[in-house]
Amino acid sequence: MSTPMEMFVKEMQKLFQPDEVYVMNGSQEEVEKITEIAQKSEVDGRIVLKKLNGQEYPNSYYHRSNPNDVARTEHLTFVCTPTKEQAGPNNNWVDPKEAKEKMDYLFKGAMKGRTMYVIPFVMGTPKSKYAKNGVQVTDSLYVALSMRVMSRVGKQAIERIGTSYDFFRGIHSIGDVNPNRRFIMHFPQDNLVMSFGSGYGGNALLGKKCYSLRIGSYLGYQEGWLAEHMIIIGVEAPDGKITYFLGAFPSACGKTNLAMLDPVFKGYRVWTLGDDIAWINVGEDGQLYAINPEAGFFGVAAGTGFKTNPNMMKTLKNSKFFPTLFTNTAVDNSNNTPWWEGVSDEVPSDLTDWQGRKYDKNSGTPAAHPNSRFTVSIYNCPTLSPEIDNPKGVPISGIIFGGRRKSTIPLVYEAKDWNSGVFAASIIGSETTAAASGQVGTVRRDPMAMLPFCGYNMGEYFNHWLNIGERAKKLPKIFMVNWFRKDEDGKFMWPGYRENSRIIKWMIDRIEGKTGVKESEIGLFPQEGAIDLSGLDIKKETMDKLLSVDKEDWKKEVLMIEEFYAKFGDKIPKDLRDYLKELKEKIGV
Ligand code: SAT
Ligand code: MN
Repeated sequence: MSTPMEMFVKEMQKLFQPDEVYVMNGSQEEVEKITEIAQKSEVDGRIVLKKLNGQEYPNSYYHRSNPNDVARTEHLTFVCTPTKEQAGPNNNWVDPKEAKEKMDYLFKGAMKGRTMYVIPFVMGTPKSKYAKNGVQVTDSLYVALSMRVMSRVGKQAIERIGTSYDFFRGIHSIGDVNPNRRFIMHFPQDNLVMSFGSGYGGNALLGKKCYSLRIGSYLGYQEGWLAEHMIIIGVEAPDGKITYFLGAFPSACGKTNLAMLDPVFKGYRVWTLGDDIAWINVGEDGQLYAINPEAGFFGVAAGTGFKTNPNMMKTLKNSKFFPTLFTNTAVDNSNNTPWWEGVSDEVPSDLTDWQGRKYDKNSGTPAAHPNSRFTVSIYNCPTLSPEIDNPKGVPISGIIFGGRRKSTIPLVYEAKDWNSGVFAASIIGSETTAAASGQVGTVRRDPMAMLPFCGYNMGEYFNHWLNIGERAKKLPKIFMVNWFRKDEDGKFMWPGYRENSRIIKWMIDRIEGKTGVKESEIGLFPQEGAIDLSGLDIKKETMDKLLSVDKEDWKKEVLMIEEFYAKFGDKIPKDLRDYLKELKEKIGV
């Protein structure tokens, strides 16, 4: 008798017709074998992996993708629920039957001449009751290796799945990397994702955004928990007390930097638990507990350096658990190291750019793609929290929501309570970044930083957030931040990076009830002088501006919010519509 997993593999073999099938066991020998093969294999006209300088970057490999395949493609991503309304205006929708027919057509025979890798994986630490199992098939060595870093792959997953039918199915083929034949189709009701034509992280590592967020958010809605686009950190104070926070920011807005922040204050330190995704459950004591379903970082290389994120640099230079992959960075030919804008002030003289061309410093274009990425095990991180494999997760005291905004949104404010926090998070706008294909820098609504990742109608998702608030007995405080405010000359008003620890310290004071607040139209502001600015050269007028509500700006903002809410009609919970009405009155619209 075959197990359900074996039956799935057989079915896939019949569909894809690969020359060989290989089931991953997760061993170190296996990683070595696959990286060997990848260094000899060409896919889409490129060698899959090239070994990098092991002295500078141990156990690291370089991967260059097709220039048409460097970011998530939201316009080719679909949520195929039985009705369009279930997917909501926040998702592209196709009828599930039609979607499956289309994908079957593309998949048929697509692995002829290739090996099909079967990746049994666990999202979350395998001992946790919150962890979940999946099986992905793929014909991409790069995807197989990336999944090995980003999740717990192999035996432990096979054992957990056992004879159960209850596992996520991820069906992936890189196909011919043709954007006209590229689709990422989600079937929440079937616990299934089909993806064709892309090898890029968020499109192809199906355990990540596809399962842990889009399908995960739907499962959470059904089962009473939350799957969120959030970092998880523990902030240790000089007295040894650790306060756990979640932080939601859109892609490429500094989540990874915040996840391994090096605070400016003596005696404070940040413990890293996750840089992208959190699964949040109401614990037996009524508090919210979070686990990180992932086991690695798939972070933006461009802009990462010893100045901006020393702990990430140390993680990359400490590849004990490997492989570490660098994708679409440039390569410094003088010493065979990956190079990207921000890793050093000087631009090396002999660079090959992310497209494999000799780099001309005067070209006015960057050598590394703005969405160049690294894939590295979380277990290499020097600030890794000892709680990382705690099956219960960590108890959350604060949730930070942010976006990237030149104007309007203050540096920080606090929501009065859970429901007004859900409202504040539901109205977030953010400028688009290079993490998704399309125009960069236009403001769009991105509630909870989940717009591209919520696998069902976002109106119902807001309601689910409100319900979680009703079920939990002890709720975290909710804070809104914007590190990206600019002045009239286009300069950042707040220094960001390490200095953000000043804001987090204030949040801890608030959680502990050590400092009061000032009421405003949008929420609660820090009291005068409550943010510790010692040693920082910032003018009082700048801080005043950063911590105020500009009514003229907010009048425009409120209209954008209204327009967004209107798309969802009465799916937006009445509570939130009431908050919006109240906000409009306060702003004077
Ligand atoms: O979607 S990815 O996981 O590839 C990166 C991101 O956009 O957050
Ligand atoms: Mn992300």
